[in-house]
Amino acid sequence: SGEEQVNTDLITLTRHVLNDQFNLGAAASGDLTLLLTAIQLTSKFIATNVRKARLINLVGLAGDTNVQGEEQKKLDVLSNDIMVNALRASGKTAVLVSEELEDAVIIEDQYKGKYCVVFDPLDGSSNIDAGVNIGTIFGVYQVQEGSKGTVADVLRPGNQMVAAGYTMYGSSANLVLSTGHGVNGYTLDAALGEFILTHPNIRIPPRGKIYSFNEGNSMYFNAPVVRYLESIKYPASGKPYSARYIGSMVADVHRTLLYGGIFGYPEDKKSKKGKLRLLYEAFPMAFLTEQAGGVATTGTGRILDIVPTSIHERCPVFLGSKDDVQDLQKFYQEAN
Ligand code: AHM
Ligand code: MG
Repeated sequence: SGEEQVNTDLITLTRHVLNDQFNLGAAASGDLTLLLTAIQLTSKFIATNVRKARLINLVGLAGDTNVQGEEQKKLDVLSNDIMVNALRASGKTAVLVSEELEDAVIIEDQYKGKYCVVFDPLDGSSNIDAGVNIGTIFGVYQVQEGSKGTVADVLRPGNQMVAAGYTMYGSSANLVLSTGHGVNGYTLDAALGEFILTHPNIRIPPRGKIYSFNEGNSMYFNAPVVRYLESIKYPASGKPYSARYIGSMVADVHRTLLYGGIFGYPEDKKSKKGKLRLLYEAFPMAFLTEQAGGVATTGTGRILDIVPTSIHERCPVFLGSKDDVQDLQKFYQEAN
């Protein structure tokens, strides 16, 4: 009829999460919803700053001055401050771990809540100046019974997380979230300032056609990875896989969740534990991958079962379609 169809019954992230808790009969205090509201706010705020940076070229080194001669913060430092401030103010957190901060933040008693949030406020920073997609990654634990909130509450395997997700800042802001009952994707409606459910129940295809590795590191790769990559580039039958590598974990994992295939950042001869951080990169992405029906491994073991010993430790990561990741695991089994 030429008239614009208006959806008058939008499902916002908050509505969706509340509804989930209701349907699951969860002992819903609503606390997790409030925490997620704070996280949504930080994503909107960071998205705005990323956009601004792209527009007026705010981008620069920390301590640089902008055209007005004002001191400006690098986007990742700014994003960190946004998250720490909002999460503290939410009153729902006890411990925060950020890639940007050497030590864990223990929240003061007056603001203390029962959740611990581990996060990389702005991942993929090498991509910022080129306008390529970047993102925020986060994972949520509940403080352990009887604990007042210490580092011990986050030095726990990823399988104990109660929620995990990321927000990707691209042509739109996409927040992908799991509270342990599948994975859902929400897109920021800039006019409403709300994340709207646009990708309900994301499931990774059991097999994909894409591999996503930094093959520039090939000369350092170990035999299982070299042999696996050979096998998909020179298959005995069928077509070889396509290569896609953005170098922003959030963007590479986002594509993997939607299209399938395998994303990998292996350990190698130079970096014995790989590059990616266990707590706030590997765990949340492994959590989402498994919740979407995929597999996430170090090559030799389930990522979510690793017990962290320090907050910034690294771990090898392979994740994606079940069949693809299992193929890779076979090369590790043969090597042992
Ligand atoms: P960062 O936390 O310094 O931004 O590094 C993490 C990023 C990930 O987003 C990405 O998967 C990886 O580093 C890319 O590394 P490389 O440039 O070595 O391929
Ligand atoms: Mg990072």
